[in-house]
Amino acid sequence: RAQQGFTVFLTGLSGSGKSTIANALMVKLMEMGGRPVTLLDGDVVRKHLSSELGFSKEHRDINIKRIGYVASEITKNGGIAICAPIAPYTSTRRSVREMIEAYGAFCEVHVATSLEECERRDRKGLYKLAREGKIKEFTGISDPYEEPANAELVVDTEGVDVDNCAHQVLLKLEAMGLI
Ligand code: GGZ
Repeated sequence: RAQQGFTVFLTGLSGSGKSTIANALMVKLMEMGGRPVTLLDGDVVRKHLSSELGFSKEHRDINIKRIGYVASEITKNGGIAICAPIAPYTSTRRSVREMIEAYGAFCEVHVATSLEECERRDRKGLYKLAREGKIKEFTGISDPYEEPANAELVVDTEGVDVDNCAHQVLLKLEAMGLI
């Protein structure tokens, strides 16, 4: 019997490490072979699917629902989708979960790097700009991030390397009977 499709949905603050973990996870899943793996990264999706959208609650919700729809199609066809948007709202994450669980499994991973740590790293200088008011509605600074309460997995990136985080996700997928 063909294995069921699934979606790994990484949520967390800007600079929390979602993209890096998503890429490492994609490599590991591809190495296992057999099944197509599609990465739907936040900034790539915004460039190709959501270029007209900003960061209001309404626009973020549209963005996340587009990602969810694409992931649900991949899941329906037995593939693996890895999504890595901020997805700050609980209700939107719940709709995506429902959309995907109609066709396969959903593994929500909270990349729980603290705001303090993300801001300390400030890899792209966005937190500084947000503090100066030069970026409005910035998640964690001037816009909300609702912490997930029912994620399948919580990973803390502080003092843990990317490969280890990706490995924790693999172990969870194994425990869920998905790989
Ligand atoms: C949050 C913003 C904002 C605001 C630009 N708030 O670290 P990055 O730069 O590369 O990733 C962030 C990305 C967030 O897009 P998402 O599609 O993941 O967000 S959501 O799920 O809420 O729709 C950040 C950059 O865009 N960025 N302005 N105001 N992040």
